[in-house]
Amino acid sequence: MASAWLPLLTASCSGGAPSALSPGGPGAERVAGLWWQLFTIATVVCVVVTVLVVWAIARRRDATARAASGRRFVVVCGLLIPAAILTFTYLTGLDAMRAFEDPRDPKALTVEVTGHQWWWEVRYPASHFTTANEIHVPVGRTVHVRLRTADVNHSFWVPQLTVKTDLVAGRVNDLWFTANRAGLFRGQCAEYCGTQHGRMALHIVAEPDAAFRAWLARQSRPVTAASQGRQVFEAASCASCHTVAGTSAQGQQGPDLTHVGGRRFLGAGTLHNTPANLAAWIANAQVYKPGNRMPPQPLTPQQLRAVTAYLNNLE
Ligand code: HEC
Ligand SMILES: [Cu+2]
Repeated sequence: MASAWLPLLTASCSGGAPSALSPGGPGAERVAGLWWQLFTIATVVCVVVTVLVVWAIARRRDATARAASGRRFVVVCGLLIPAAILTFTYLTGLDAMRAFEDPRDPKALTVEVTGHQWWWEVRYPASHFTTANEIHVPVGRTVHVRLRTADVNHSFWVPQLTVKTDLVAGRVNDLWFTANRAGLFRGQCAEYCGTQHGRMALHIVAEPDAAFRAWLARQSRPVTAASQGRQVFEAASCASCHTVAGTSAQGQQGPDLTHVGGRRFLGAGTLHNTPANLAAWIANAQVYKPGNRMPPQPLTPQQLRAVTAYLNNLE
């Protein structure tokens, strides 16, 4: 029995998992600390209660004989001690929330995230470009995320960096975090939002400042080169749903594809972004993410090859 559980336990604790217990920044460190504190208290309480129960069973006696001291025991151990423990955990929980308040950092990087069924639109307002599902941030700098939704409610959750924050229809919610080490941090929509809620992942790429600046510069560049694939993209239905900056494709229903070739995943974490997966996704995304808002595309094999090569090169 124990041996069957062990791989499960160790798998969820390994470094690769997006666990709140392997934090990538000061806010998440505070949450991890709170988790361990609550875990320790709960363990101690559980052990003490178990010992008392076993002890009571072992030396059962006449109930009326010790009624007076029994009452004091109930007041102290059943009321006062639990009240003290609950008050203490409540106050430390409130204190942990302060780690996510507005740090009023004038150098904060602002990123606007809009939830869609079932992907994340990501805008860098200061650099005037839009991308999707992958948010690059510089290590050590405050990131201010402004959260909106284009349709139903979603929730933004990157366990190693942030607490859950909802994207609520008709309002903007704000969230601040800092990554204190480079890495790829997986996030997930944490509010049920329809059939493909489970495949609404995102990734935060925390990188050193120089690498981040290079990425910003690349993303801000529009697409200029002409190619056969570009012609297919602009002439086929793609352009009615997708934008590629610098071309006539200015659709708003799907993710911005200006630099899709440089992203790690397709379909909000559904597939690794390889040329084969890209072609398969374009031909029929419904196979990989049933019910998503991109219909199967009736392209000839040549058109599919051309448009795949085109998008793959948009890095
Ligand atoms: C009716 C609108 C629509 C049309 C037409 C359409 N797409 Fe999409 N596309 C979407 C939506 C919506 C998504 C996001 C799906 C998701 O992840 O849930 C998407 C996702 C994608 C992605 C993955 C992007 C990413 O970063 O995850 C690629 C690549 C793509 N489309 C390429 C194409 C190409 C090429 C065409 C034309 C042959 C096309 N699309 C036609 C709506 C459309
Ligand atoms: Cu969602």
